[in-house]
Amino acid sequence: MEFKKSYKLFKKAYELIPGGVNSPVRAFRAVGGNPLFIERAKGSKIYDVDGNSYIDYVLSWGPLILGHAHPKVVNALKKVIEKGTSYGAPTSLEIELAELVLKAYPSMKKVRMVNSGTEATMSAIRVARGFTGRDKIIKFEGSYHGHADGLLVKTGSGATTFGVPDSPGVPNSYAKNTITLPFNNITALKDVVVNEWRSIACVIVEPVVGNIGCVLPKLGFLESVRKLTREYGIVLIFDEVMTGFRVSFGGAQAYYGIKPDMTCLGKVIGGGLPVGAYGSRKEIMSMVAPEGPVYQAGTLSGNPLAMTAGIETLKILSGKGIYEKLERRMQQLEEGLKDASKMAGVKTRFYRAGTMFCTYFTDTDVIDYKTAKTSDTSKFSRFFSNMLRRGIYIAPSQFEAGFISLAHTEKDIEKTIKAVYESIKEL
Ligand code: KE4
Repeated sequence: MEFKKSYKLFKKAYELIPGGVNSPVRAFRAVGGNPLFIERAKGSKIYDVDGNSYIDYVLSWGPLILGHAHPKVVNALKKVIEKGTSYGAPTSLEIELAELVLKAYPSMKKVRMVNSGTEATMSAIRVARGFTGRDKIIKFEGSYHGHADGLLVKTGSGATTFGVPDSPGVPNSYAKNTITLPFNNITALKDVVVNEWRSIACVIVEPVVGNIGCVLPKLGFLESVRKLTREYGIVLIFDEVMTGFRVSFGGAQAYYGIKPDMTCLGKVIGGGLPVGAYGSRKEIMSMVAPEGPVYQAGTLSGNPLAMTAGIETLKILSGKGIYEKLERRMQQLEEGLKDASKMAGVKTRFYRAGTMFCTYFTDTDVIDYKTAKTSDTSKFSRFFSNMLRRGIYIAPSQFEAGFISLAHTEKDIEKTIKAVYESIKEL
């Protein structure tokens, strides 16, 4: 495989853009080598500028659950773009996407569209603070909720990958309002809540933690978080930016049967265009400007292109048998991945929720940030390169989740499983 053109572009990009990328985790820093520059994508495949093709398990970090360039999404965008790209004024498309989202997430009665998951979580926390009049927030170690200042404390995703879980530039005055606790540890949460509930506005949680790989909630953990927060008037925010429409059509809240106070969404609801959203019951959302006093705004929020891509994506996802098909494909991949590791004689742990998953190179059960960090990241790096050479594109970091799409075929999965066996054997 040749990477000459990617390398040439990367050198140029490096002169103009920090690290040559517009988001750190894309830089391949965790796995070595240089990032691929992508030319185009279709279905389950991406094609780099050197003409190499890959089966894609990153899917732009989750959004492309239909696969790349789905004809219905592309055609709808072609039509809507003829009418302009953004008006800075309301459109019926925003009503349509809001209706689709609220129907799938009945815990929300009103929803505000923004442009990213970061904006969604940052705004939801501001509303929770405005609603409760309290300042502190609780998050869990390794969870990544976007890069708002107060959330870059013991955070996951790229920050864990690059070992800066507490980013410089975040004033202590912000960080001191963020309490970080171990995921899946209800005792730790209870101790803090019982003693400090009067100053705690919200608990924000990734119900399945997708930013240290894929870490599942222990049986009863989410129920206990829900019970505790309700008891002490603390707003429970489910950050479903990644799990939304991914763990199930109704997200983790439907899958685990938990009703959060607020929900943040992103990724899938934009169908690959920039969309984030946050919502709640009317009592809380009435706090949001211009209805209420908590300010939040955005020039391109709800723009017609992003709404169109989101609407088309959710309409297809709400079709009959869609999640059954995704589940079948995911089961085929799960069985194959587990068999491949066993046959290759390498100890791994595999976890998944719906169609997000992760293989850790460890013999320890992964239940939180600490145990996720037992994974052998140098083994993962070699695995990553072995897979890339075999035309399989997985996340360039152990501390990210993998995803499949409706476009992944049985043949794709068979090719992937063969590549996994060979790649692990070669470690
Ligand atoms: P964005 O601001 O990147 O749209 O969303 C932030 C965010 C919020 N909440 C959760 C649970 C998330 O996973 C994310 C973003 N996920 C990362 C991947 N782990 C985005 C990839 C990147 O940072 O480039």
